[in-house]
Amino acid sequence: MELYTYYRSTASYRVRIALALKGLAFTALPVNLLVPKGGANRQPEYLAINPQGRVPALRTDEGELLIQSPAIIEYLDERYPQPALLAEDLATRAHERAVAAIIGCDIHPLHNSSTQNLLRQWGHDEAQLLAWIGHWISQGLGAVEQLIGDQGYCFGEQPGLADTFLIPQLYAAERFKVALDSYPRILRVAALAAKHPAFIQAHPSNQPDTP
Ligand SMILES: N[C@@H](CCC(=O)N[C@@H](CS)C(=O)NCC(=O)O)C(=O)O
Repeated sequence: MELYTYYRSTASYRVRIALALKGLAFTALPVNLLVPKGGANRQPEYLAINPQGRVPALRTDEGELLIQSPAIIEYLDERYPQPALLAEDLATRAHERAVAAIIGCDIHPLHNSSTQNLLRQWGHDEAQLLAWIGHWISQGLGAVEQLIGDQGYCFGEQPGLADTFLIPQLYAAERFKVALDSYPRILRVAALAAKHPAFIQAHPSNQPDTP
């Protein structure tokens, strides 16, 4: 498999965690999102891979190109079922998907690079951007803190779908200087993931394009 990825893209990081949890080997194909130095994601070569111009994209062993981290992770979980990323219990599965959706739909799109660039174009300064980002991350993580369990990872002793979304979002929170001290459950999950080989392997500091 080949993964179009950028080291500090949280959406790419989610897929890297899922691949690592399942022990799946892949070749990383870095796409530099940095404008003006990079912006390789907006070049015709990459738009032919993902018309949305975003990472990640996964080329499967069968040559199929997949985009959107939730769809890619779901594909991986269906194609390579063990270890499962979703619990057996239907209600727990829905809770895991809810946490993933809070992060993937209601937090991350509000601070991804193209959103930030548009806010800059519209005249907002860096302090306003940080306040905007901090607002949405804090609001979303506050809800996640209420939804996840009291021990282990988000929903049990083994990491799963919700953790593949939460840990990258915490990396972004740190990057944008959002305080996490009022989220003891989230901090417990973060401490566990920090020692887990799959999360370490997927971390932005351990990628081929890490500066
Ligand atoms: N919903 C998409 C989000 C993908 C996304 O926004 N990726 C960001 C990096 S984390 C990106 O490529 N940004 C570049 C841009 O928007 O131009 C997913 O989960 O895959």
